[in-house]
Amino acid sequence: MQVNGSRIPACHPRRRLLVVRGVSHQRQVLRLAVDHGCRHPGVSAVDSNQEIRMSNNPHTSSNRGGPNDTDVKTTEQSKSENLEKYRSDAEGHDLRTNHGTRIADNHNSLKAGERGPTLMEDFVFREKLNHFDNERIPERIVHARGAAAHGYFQPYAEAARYSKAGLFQDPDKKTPVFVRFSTVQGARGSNDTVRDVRGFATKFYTDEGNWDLVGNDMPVFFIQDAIKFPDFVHAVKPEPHNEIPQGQSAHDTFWDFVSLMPESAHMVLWTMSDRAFPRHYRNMEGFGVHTFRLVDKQGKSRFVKFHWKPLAGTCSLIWDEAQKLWGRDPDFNRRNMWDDIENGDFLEFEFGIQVVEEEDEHKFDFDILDPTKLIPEEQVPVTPIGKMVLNRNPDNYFAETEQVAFNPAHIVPGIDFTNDPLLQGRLFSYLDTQMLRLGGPNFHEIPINQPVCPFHNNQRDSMHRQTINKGQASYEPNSIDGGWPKETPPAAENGGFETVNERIDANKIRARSASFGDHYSQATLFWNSQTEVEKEHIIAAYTFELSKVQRPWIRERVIKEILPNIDLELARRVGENHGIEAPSSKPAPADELGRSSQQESPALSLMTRLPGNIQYRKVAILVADGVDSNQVEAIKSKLEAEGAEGMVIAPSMAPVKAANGQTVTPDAMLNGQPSVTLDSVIVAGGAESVRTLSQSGLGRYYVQEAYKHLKAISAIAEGKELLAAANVPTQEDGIFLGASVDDVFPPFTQAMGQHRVWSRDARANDMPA
Ligand code: HDE
Repeated sequence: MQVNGSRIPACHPRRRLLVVRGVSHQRQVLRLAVDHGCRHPGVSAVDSNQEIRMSNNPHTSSNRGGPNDTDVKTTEQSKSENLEKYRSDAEGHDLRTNHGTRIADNHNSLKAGERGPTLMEDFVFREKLNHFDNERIPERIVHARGAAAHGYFQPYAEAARYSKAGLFQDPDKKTPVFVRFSTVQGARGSNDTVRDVRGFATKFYTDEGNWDLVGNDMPVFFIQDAIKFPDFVHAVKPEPHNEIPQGQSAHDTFWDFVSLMPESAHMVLWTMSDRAFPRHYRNMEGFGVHTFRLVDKQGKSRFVKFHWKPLAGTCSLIWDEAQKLWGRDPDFNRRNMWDDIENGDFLEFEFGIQVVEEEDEHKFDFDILDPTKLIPEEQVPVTPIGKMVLNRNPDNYFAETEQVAFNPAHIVPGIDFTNDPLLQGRLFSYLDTQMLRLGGPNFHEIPINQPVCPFHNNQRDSMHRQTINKGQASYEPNSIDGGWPKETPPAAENGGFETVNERIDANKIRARSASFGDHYSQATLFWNSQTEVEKEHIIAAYTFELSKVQRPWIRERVIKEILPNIDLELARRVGENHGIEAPSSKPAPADELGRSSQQESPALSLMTRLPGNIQYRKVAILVADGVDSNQVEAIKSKLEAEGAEGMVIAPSMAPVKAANGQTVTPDAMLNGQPSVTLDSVIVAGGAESVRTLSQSGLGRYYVQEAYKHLKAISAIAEGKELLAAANVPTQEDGIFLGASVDDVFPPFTQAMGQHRVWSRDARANDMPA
């Protein structure tokens, strides 16, 4: 045995220490692992002779402070424990340079005289500025703006039937996860509530390595082949000559591209729906988009689509509200998630799969490998196989949320890819992008990216390498370092990753399968499945977006060539709003598959999954001096009893003097927490209070805007005078007046459970707010 180049005699104390360490890991099974913890085919137990060799193994977990391979038992806390050794708390520490020297003066640079030039010698100043100057890394080319949370995944008993993956086997086992939600188009500093797709990327830190499910909140995508991704992203991003607009698709290049690429029609329709600005990340569905495979213990593979179903129901903002939030609270989604987690109101999603047996692959009137198609839930129901809870905020945005590196290629045994050409391209792209973004191939050593199981392989060196690999052999097979880490069959039985043995016998060809040819049937299916209100919002969205397109021929192409293929009424209405006549009959289908047999899919409407209750809803309680504080207390406690939160909103942050002499402490003020940031409004009684609010432009605007955004509004006792002063029609649906809190509460909460007062939609724009 050699350590640092010198041969150590068997009796040497250092050697004994190494042997003892080896014995303590007696039954340890070392496996050759790829960076993200999946094992290569082949694993075997260590024979007794190997204990000594193992003790000298440079890659054992004892060197890394992590668990060894046989001890791997992920718990909910595993990732947090793994991160603990990297956490740093300033408390109790002197200010020092990065190299440990104590700093005596952090206010003045070293100068030649009090009024003289700064000296080159000032290493404290230079180090501080130098580090600061290099603080930024390239932001993600897409999905730059994001927010993330830690949590856990717990499978239901059913899960193990479909996949041998460790995280699905034991219903009592909690696998840690880190989930990053994002917008796609905007820069890292853009707005949360823009019209866009939301990324829904989950890193499962399993015993067998990291599995990244890098999905979106919409089940289909704009393009079918990854080779079109740079074109699509260039078209949707801010335009290259002036970098305008930020966070929006309402511009020429986007509509030029999508109107020339009919395969995008289905996904564009989704982005024109209210799904494009979720109320809260907890109210968003998530989708793996591509068809994947799950492989069971017998090695049987099945096709699956992955789904996240929010347990709090689905609901979205509406466009006017979303736009106003850009200015009022650009961090709306991330703030709500952060605050809720801090308050113990965790985000919960059920994990589900749609399963298609291999022999049924061709039984659909679309190709399940085509990522512009979904499998209607009415044809293949979603089977729930687990639940995810997001319950902990990151400690540091940059270290965790910014540096996390997702990659659809990170999978574990029991999960596999399909030949979806978009997925295949992604398997290349994500690793490639991390090289630039995170500065080289060692990004897997960044704490948030490390698997919780040990990983050993012969990859070496490069930028910022953290691991101190011991030993001489960085190759396999070797006979120098005991042959470790090594590959030993049989693979699958011992947790090695094996690709599904799919037979491929084909010509090399650059072509699109004819089975991908129908670009409109599912767009029509989506359109048909929307309620009237949802359809109106989609018409308004196309109208708005195209109004921002400068070139008339692009608008015409959308209205005359794309929309009629989806629905004639949609084309007619959008055309009317642009003074463009849409065709009166549908162009003949250009596809080979013909039209879909299914005409409607209720699961595609947001309305079928409304929350139904008021849990997590935030309600403004409008007050001013002279308010009836008993009402305020009663409202708050009633809301709390149903899991909602009442926020006292006053003209200023000064304590409010109630009519009975008590003091009411405001949570926020009228222009600090405008109605767009909350779900509904209650005007508390008290003559003087209501008079003050009625005389205030902000007070009147508050209820007008809530009315316009279809929110339930209650006014107690004199409260109704504010509605009258603001010209809010009190006979309308969803406006509840009463003498007491008890009078208004039952209908008010029922209306809130429907998220909005939908019947008011047609008249909402009468309100000038
Ligand atoms: Fe991505 N995508 N993508 N994407 N994607 C990235 O990877 C890419 C696609 C998705 O929170 C990038 O690390 C290609 C579909 C999410 O960090 C990049 C193609 C879906 C995130 C990339 C797609 C996604 C990304 C940019 C077409 C839904 C954010 C930074 C073949 C299933 C993950 C990065 C996070 C991020 C490439 C299409 C989801 C450039 C080439 C389809 C949620 O590598």
